[in-house]
Amino acid sequence: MSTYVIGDIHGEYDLFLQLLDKIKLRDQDTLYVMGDVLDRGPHPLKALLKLMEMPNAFCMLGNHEWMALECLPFLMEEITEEAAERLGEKQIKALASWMQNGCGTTLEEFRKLDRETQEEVLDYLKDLLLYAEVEAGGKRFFLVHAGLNDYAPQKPIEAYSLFDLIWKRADYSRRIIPDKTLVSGHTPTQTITENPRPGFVYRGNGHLAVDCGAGFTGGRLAAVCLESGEEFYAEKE
Ligand SMILES: [Mn+2]
Repeated sequence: MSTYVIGDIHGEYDLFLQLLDKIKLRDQDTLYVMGDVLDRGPHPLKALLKLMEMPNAFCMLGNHEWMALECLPFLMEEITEEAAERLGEKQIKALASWMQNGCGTTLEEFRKLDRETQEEVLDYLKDLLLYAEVEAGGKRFFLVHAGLNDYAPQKPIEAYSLFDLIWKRADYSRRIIPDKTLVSGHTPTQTITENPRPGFVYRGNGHLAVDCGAGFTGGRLAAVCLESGEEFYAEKE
């Protein structure tokens, strides 16, 4: 029984399949996806639909899924006169922000789905995990898309803001949780100054950062086995 974490897929469906092939995921294994399955790369919905049919895969909420959840419901409405009037400033801002963050491929694939599948996708997105606490190989891990910089031992998880959990970059220069490794995506390891191996998994100061920039030029998709620490990579040829 093994536990794997996998970094931000960002529409790179082919890399995702390649990586699944490499880790040889078995039914009794568990896979945690660190969020940001959507946007940027060519096939975000294909990747999401694949995850939806994997009973042993659990996905964190990333800021890109959050943006999709803010926009898809009103984009699905028929543009009647009333709907257009209801399209308020808040929604226009949300859409502008999502567009800046590469929603094009997500929208393109989403609108080709039948209504029932669209609803299933929305339900799945609404149920994504904000965080996960995992024990593997005698070690304890806390998984969250972005970070938990304001961690305090007595603070209940509900007291952290959504911004903290899915937007604010983790502080990789220090240990955040004394007795757990903080597993994060969101910040490409190419940009972590402490990382001696930019573009590969970063471990240090109690962190395990697994977003290796799939969807960006020169990036790759990474997975780590939490029990053994073994790293797996998929990249474009
Ligand atoms: Mn992110």
